[in-house]
Amino acid sequence: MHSNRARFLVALFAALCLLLFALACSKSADDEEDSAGSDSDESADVNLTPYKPTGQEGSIVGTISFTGTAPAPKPISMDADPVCASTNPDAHAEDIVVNGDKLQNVFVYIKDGKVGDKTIASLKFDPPAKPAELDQKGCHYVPHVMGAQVNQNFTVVNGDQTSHNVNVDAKLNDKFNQTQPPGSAPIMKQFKRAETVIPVKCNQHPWMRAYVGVLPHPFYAVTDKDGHFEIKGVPPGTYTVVAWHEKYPQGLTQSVTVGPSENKEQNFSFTGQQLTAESIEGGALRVLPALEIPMLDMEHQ
Ligand SMILES: [Cu+2]
Repeated sequence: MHSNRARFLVALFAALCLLLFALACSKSADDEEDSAGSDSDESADVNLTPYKPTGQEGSIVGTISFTGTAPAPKPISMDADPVCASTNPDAHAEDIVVNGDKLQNVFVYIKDGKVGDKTIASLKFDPPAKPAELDQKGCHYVPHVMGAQVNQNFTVVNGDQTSHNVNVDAKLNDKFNQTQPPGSAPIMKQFKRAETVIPVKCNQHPWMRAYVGVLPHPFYAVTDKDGHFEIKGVPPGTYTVVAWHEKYPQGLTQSVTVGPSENKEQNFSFTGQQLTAESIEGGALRVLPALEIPMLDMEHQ
């Protein structure tokens, strides 16, 4: 009986190992596919068709609501840096900012789609001449969430009388990690690849967080304090639109069709449950605890 059980557990363990191995293989194959896709996108850049506005562009507008009980904003103590504490004595975390039932700091963007017979990925949109600017004021980032276009200048400004350390933790773009003393020139960079969404940290002040969504086109917006967003200049077409929030990085997805000169309304709703879930890093993490059970049993045989 005992050895039968042991044999069963060995077989179960072997089967689970195979499953884990297969999952790992499929994951790395996905990764390779993704990076190969990005490489070919980059090398094919010259083959993109420049988009010429037709005068019939529309917009995607909407409001993002939050259903459920919003957590109270967490106070931040900046006592570790007296300059921060004196300039921002009533600081609060911005990880979930709800006003009424409207959610601020949601990054809404066109992920993919078609404009006539072309995919939006096959069209080229020149980056704006104006830089996308991230400021540091009162030892927090302003704005907390922002967008930038591929190859647009991205500047980081220090408006504080203390040193910050700008740590841009990109995965597909070059990372950078740079000290910025008070009064120093803005840091100026460009992101060469689309990447949603890049976290920004400050090594001096661990409470500081910002997020930058980088896209190959200008069709993105961030919700304001009323949960409102507006994506302008959208070519008529059918798109996958994603609403990303830092507490729910999978995002909410909707298909949206914009007709000629149409201002299309598309609303989203996050639930309190989604935004306050602890483990949100992806499905693989949820599989692992189940795999550990037979392994522990094996040790007890
Ligand atoms: Cu800082």
